Amino acid sequence: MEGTQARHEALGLDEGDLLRMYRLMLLARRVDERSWILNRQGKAAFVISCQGQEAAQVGAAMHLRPGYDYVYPYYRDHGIVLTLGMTARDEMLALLAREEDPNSGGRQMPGHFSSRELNIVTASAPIAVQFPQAVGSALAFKMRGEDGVVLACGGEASTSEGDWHEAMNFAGVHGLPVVFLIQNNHYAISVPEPLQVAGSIARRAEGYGFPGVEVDGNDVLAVYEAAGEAFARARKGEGPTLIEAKTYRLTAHSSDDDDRRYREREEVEQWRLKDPIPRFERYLMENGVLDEAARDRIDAEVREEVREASEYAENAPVADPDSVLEGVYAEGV
Ligand SMILES: Cc1ncc(C[n+]2csc(CCOP(=O)(O)OP(=O)(O)O)c2C)c(N)n1
Ligand SMILES: [Mg+2]
Repeated sequence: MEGTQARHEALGLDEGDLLRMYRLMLLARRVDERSWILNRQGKAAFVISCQGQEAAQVGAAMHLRPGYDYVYPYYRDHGIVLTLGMTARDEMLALLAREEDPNSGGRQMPGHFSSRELNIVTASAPIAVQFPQAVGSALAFKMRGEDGVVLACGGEASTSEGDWHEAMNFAGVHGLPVVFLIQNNHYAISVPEPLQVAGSIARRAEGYGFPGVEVDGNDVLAVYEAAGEAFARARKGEGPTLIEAKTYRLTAHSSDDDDRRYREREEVEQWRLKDPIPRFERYLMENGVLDEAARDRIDAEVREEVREASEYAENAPVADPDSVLEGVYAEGV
């Protein structure tokens, strides 16, 4: 234990909260691992991973009120949508493009999350287009006098796009209840951060008139703390915050990428030592929240949940080809 009060106690988190966070991070990881296996078996066409970024995602999403706040995730945000209430089964149905996929009925690529119920706004494939939309939702909350907040996510390379700067400026001008969570994993596919990002991302917020903070994105409690302050500010009408969570992508960019061509294995191994899941596990053990038996039980439960989900999705029907144009254009208007 560090000091007299453990870090989580100072943040108002009890053991139940901590175990929920741990379980969600583990669930995101196991769903992801299973997805790669299904891809290598030729069953899943495409995988885009969250591995390494689970702390940044779960730590931030713990503050959201599902179905009230609005969320504009990016394609790696499995940890965010699972925290909001999507299930391993939903993830697997989307991965295998089944009719029952709640995101899009199998029409979108995996990682293009969407849920009316959970206020997860459907994503388009071009990088950063979610940001101007996100500030629009934040403006709606403000105009209605509601205390909803919007979470808008992206990778570090998304901050090179005009859309991001326009959204940041608009959020600053109107003092909107939006939190920009940039997950800086140091690569944009094969392009390393020094060739993509000039200066500091977090400090760019100053130019738009609101706070920007840099946080260790592999430390779930640090992200929880930073996001808690950001969401509290937004709810009180004090405007936007930018959070730059420094993290690392442990897998290749996607199942169509071979990262051995542009980064050294030693670098990946160094970051594996900072893997957010074992790191949080160590914290929980040191603080008497988790022991080996509990860890093994949670892991077994999560593995079973993922196994059941993937079996269910494999056996679920694909969409009827005749329905391919449904949901593309508005009907009956
Ligand atoms: C406007 C646009 N340009 C390029 C792409 C191709 N693309 C898809 S993901 C990606 C990398 C984005 O990197 P980053 O924002 O750092 O997120 P990460 O994948 O590292 O999490 C690129 C270039 C795209 N989808 N849209
Ligand atoms: Mg990146």
